Amino acid sequence: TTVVRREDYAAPAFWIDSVDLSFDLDPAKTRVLNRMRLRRNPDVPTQPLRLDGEDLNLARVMVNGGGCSFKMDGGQLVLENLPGLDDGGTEPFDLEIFTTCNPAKNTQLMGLYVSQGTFFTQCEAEGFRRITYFLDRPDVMSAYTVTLKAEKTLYPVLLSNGNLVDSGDLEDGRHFAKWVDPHKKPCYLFALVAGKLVHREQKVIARNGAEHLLQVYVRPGDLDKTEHAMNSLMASVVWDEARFGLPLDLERFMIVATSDFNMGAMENKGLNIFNTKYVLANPATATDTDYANIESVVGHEYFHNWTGNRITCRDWFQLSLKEGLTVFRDQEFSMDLCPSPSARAVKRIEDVRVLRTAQFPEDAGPMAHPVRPDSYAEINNFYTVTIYEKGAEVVRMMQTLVGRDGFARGMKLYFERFDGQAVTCDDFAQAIADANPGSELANHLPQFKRWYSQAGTPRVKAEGAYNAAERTYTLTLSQSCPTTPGQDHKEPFVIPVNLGLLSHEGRELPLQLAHWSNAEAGTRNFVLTQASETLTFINVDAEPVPSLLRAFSAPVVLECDYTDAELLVLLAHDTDAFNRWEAAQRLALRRALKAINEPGPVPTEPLNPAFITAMRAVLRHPDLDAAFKDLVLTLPAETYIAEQLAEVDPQRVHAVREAMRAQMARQLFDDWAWAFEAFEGNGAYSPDSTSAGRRALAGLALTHLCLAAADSGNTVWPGKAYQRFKDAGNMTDRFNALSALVVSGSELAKPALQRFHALFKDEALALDKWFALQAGAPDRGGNILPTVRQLMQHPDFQPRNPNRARSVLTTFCQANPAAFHRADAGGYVFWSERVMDIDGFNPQVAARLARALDRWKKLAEPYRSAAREAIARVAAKPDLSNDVREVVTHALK
Ligand code: B3K
Ligand code: ZN
Repeated sequence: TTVVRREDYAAPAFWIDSVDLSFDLDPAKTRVLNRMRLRRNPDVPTQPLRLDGEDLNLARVMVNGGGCSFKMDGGQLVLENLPGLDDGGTEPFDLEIFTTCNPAKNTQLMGLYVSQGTFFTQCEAEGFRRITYFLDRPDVMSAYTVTLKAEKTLYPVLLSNGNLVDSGDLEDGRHFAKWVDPHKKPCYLFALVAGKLVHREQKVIARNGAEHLLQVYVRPGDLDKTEHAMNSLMASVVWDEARFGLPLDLERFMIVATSDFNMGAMENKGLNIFNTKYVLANPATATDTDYANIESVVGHEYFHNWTGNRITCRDWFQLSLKEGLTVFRDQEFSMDLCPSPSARAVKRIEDVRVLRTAQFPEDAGPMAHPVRPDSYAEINNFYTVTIYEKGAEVVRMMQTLVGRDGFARGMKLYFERFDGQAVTCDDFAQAIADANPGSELANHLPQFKRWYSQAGTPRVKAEGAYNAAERTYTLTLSQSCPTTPGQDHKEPFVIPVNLGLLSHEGRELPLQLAHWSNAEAGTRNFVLTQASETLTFINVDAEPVPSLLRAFSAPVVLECDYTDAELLVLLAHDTDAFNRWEAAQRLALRRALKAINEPGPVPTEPLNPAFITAMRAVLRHPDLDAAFKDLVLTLPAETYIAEQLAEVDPQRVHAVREAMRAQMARQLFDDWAWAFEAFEGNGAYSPDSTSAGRRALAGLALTHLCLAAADSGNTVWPGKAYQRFKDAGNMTDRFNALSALVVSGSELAKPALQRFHALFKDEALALDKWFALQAGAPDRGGNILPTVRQLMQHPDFQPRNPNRARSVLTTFCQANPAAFHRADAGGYVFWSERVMDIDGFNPQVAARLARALDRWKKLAEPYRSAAREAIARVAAKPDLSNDVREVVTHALK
């Protein structure tokens, strides 16, 4: 395999100004006529034209209407004798290429493929080369004209990017549609769709009076599940114009849903293609989480229209330029739609939870890479939580350093400078800094950009000391960053630390540093730039409790030797909701680590009475939001706990967390019962965050009530859960009740699962939940692996459908550690079989599953040796894809 390096970037030798594509669509043999207008790039030395291609049958090549000589080199089509090559001229010339491909056989779902009889494309990152020979790189931007021809009864709807300029009937029952995209774009944003689809549409008028048509296309029968996606799209259009002054630049904006899709969705210009999971929802089939995900993914893809499409990436090393920024934008969008500051805080906590449970492990593992990587073997492996979620945190820190208005100014300058261009992460950071002279960002820009170049999660150690005689409080903040593959030494980062001080009674204290003229209560933003810095606060009357890194102002691990009593003060009184939640997490984590590390059997009561009392106070609190209570009362995930350990015994981690949960179930029994009654609600379904929070808390209560019942042999609560499962008016309540039965191991779980299957046998997304619930259930005596093998024999298990495969395999291998990490190595053997099998037809899905063993080096024996062996078995397979090979090679290093 060849490795691509960022430092080797060179501008293309040719530009492709325009492309005229004509498709004769046929599942087994699609004909593609590609007519391009090219011109030499005068800025680079004379070179032959090398066009990328993959799995294509080449029929004809013509230059300026005549024959020409060419050769094949690897997959590339090389043309040496082109006009202007000898004399250095830059006159444009025409190149015509005729190829065929086989969409029905395309199981990778990259390029042109067929899903349930409908044609779809996926071109990012390098799929366009599977459609025609091209300069398949994001810095080549062209004007597209696309003509689609197909049989009319099978493919009545023919879509591509831009505006429909012509359509009509052809001979033999065929018809055509011609689309012109008014915006130049890189080929990874090309898309076409052809099939039997129905749509919902909506006209919207922009601020300047321009009219736009919004459309959502789905398979016949799914139209009643498109309202929420359309509402989310309309809200996105309004938000981007209001918050950033970015209007919709197209007459028509389309979303199309497909059930066979490798990722979540794709931002093709004017023709977004979505996984059905992020489009289809009605109250009967989708949960609150689905509704929230649809809102953010629809927003995300729509916001790419400016951050990604109007300004794109120079090369794929700059991927976070569009992804980190667009995740930041979709996070802000969802926050701005929140009804209250506490709902915003809930959203922030949820985002941080993803970062810490998925990205921190990646940053500490064999695939750790900077937000702007230096090299890759397969770019598809770099659509990671680091590029996306850590990238979003880097953008968020910029906003923190220049302020919200300053950030909006920076975005404006970014578009003034680079609209219509393919640029770099440096260009973006420079624009934000230049729009904010004198800001902390501008003052430290080269150092700040280490967030782009250095991998690993920085650690910030905070040490406070109170001097009663002087009435001073000194706070020393020191930073360090662990080594990561290829990076042994790290330089200090620029770390914004939002902080406040509380009295032991929980009062927010005025903050005054020696050089400040006055004291101010509330959050102050301190920017840590040195390896270690000490702050001295004056006029402090009593020893304070520091509230640090408020709202999680930087993606770091904060180490602070809080006493339990101090954490209880923060949990009860901090004005920063994030840190209230964080205090509870720290308290729980502390007890978990103690129980895991002490010798002997797992204690039956790992939690202390003070913690239980504090949880009761939160649960019963009259003013806190239900959604916030749900987060506080949810224990840290097993994977998050595991990350804090030097050596991990997944069985012990699981047993301790289960013991903690059982203790909370028992000792808060009356409180859970109260909460369930108080929050269960029965009105008409609305997906708003307040109602969703109430349902989430009622669901959490029901799970604990069933767990406690299982412990004591009581059958009242499982009976109630079964009743609720049967009678629920929406999927969220129904699924939560089913989950409570499954998680608590109730005898009623089996009939409930059967009933659920009968109810939803024709609803693919609901069936995915059914599979995932069983693959993710608590392991009792090693029963889950056999269950998973059985699930794979189920007639509804479709191994080639990525959603279905993930619902069973990813859930088992990544979301059910105690079931997966078996002392008999059965989980690892199963993993290696699945990775190798899937790699044969879909390398992207296989490579994602391969990441399940990233952290094998942290495992205790016998897991560690068995995991290594399984990875080595995969690595030894001779015909692995680049995708999987890169993952297992790094893992074994
Ligand atoms: N940009 C696409 C991801 C494409 C992944 C290709 N392997 C989705 C998104 O981030 O919006
Ligand atoms: Zn994206």
